Amino acid sequence: MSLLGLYDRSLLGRTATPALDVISSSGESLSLTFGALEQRSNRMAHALRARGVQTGDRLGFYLTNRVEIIDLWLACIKIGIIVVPVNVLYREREIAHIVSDAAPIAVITTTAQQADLPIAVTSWSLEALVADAVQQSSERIVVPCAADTPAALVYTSGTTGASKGAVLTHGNFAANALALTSGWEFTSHDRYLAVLPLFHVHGLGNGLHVWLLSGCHMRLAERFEHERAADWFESYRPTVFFGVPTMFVRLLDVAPERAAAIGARTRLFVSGSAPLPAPVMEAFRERFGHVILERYGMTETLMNVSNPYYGERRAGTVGFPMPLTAVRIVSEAGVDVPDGTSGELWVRGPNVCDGYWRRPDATATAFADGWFRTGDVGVRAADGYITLEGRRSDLIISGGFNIYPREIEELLAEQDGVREAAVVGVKDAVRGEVPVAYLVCDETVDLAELASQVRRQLASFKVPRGFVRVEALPRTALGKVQRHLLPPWRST
Ligand code: MLC
Ligand code: AMP
Repeated sequence: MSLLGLYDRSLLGRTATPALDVISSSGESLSLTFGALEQRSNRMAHALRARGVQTGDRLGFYLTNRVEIIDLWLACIKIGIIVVPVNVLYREREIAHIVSDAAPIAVITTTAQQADLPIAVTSWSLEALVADAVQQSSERIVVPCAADTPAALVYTSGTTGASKGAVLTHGNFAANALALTSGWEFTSHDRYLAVLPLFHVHGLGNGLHVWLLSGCHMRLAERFEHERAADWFESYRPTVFFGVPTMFVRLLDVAPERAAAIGARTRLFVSGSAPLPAPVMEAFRERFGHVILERYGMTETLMNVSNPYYGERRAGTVGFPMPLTAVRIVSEAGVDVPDGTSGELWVRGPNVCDGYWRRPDATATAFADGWFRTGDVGVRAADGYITLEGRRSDLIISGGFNIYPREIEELLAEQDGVREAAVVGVKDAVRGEVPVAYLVCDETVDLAELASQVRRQLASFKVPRGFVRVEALPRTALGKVQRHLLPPWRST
């Protein structure tokens, strides 16, 4: 098994075919064929080798979407380097944890962003690396990789607050790519508008891979910009779009006539990474004439469950297990529950990661008899449709980005005058949920200053939208915070 073998259908098989347009936020654009991508990634692989990167080394990417991520990803797959994508919204504290855990040989970022990295991190300027690459040979170099060779460490938080690297192998990405390409009927005639960040598995594992496997055309945007999205749909005329629910909420602002015309040219809209509210799905159907296909995945497992391409896409559900994935719904005791009864979803299949990087303890806890315990709670209807009902952990998902309350609580508790902190997710019409902090603190604490302090140290989406003073945190007899008893918060 070789992931490159799947890509080669496009990279070597369709060299003259237009493959990719890239548009940056500043409006620059670039068009490339699959043959050009093959050559650019060969040059990049030689450039990485010349810098001493060896097969099995880790290499960090701290980059917004741009063509060089694709060159780098392909180069790493070709020579067996393990990619460590880092969310570009992360700040020093969050990056330092990932870097100390994954121990990458270097983190690649733009010259301008090098200052955002912790001083102790070895960073390589992307511009300098690209300048090296253009001097290199375009001849292919390949180190054979097996299905169990790690391709990427993608960091995702556990309930402990500290994020762990899910070891995703060549086989995991290949299985996911094959399941989605066939399940959602991707062909070389498709046009995929890519707006999801390539540092998370939704953009990386799904988008990039269905494109390379099907050999369709992709337009890569630096990021989703809701003011420009309708223009992109009109100028590019995609047949397929993948997004998080927040993007679909934003698209509801497109004027009805424009939306209907966009919908008429598109064959598939897929939503995932967070729950898609049924009213959003209905409003989208009215405006764009499409029933969004909702599916469910995780960093550790890539995609698990999907509504069908043909047949009913049922609002509020995530559909059926992907063809290569087995799903069990089990009780606290690990026993299968009958249809109609809630339980934790356990999954198994070639899409499921090998475990967490250098964390045998966390890996052992996450798996039971070969099944990955997702921590998501759901129920299966008699006709097989699975509905997710919640999570066993306190995870907050905002705009499709994950937030672990514990990480913010720990930072708040470190601040002068703060005695205790609890962070909860509050419903938000656009982002799904937003974090709000409850504090037991001295009167001298300036909440605005506290907010700026948090903003300097954590990714913007983790900064609580509200800071509420309370006398005490409601706790159980065992000392656990009873989040549901905290006073309601309303944005002003
Ligand atoms: C948002 N920002 C980004 C960004 N997304 N910056 C760089 N790259 C991105 N991709 C920043 C903005 O600069 C701004 O920062 C803030 O976030 C909010 O921006 P906005 O324009 O107001 O955004 P909004 O319209 O609310 O939309 C946000 C969003 C974003 C939907 C574009 O949340 C997003 O890209 N979400 C995707 C998350 C994702 O890919 N998740 C998949 C996880 S994998 P500031 O500083 O001004 O506040 C997974 C498994 C699975 O869960 O099942 O898929
Ligand atoms: P991540 O750790 O970023 O991979 O996030 C994975 C989590 O996102 C899952 O465990 C779910 O809780 C959530 N998730 C993904 N897709 C959906 C969906 N369609 N509906 C509800 N939750 C989802």
